[in-house]
Amino acid sequence: MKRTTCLSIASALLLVLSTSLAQAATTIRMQVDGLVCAFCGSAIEKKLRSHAATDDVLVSLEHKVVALSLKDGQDIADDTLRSQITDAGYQVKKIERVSQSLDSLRAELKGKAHGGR
Ligand SMILES: [Cu+2]
Repeated sequence: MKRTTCLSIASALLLVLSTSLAQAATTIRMQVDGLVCAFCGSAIEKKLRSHAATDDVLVSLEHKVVALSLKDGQDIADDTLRSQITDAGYQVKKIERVSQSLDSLRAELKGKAHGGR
């Protein structure tokens, strides 16, 4: 099989898989500046995990990404997240809500780890 064909089939499969998995899941993906070490990361993670609406948290220092998945039907206001992260001493560059699951985002970031392969 040609490499391009193989890749497009793989990505089509991935798309189907991720859309079916992510049906009810909402992930809040944030771009955060100022996270320089594992302590920064775990401080943020701890804060975000303290919300009742938080299902899981992902922090990637390398990609400056902080993401959290919400429990079904629950939410955390952008302003709340923004002020929590700002108060902790970091800068929120972007907040977006995506239907991608946290696991899928984690895999995506991992794939990008060294400029992709
Ligand atoms: Cu630090």
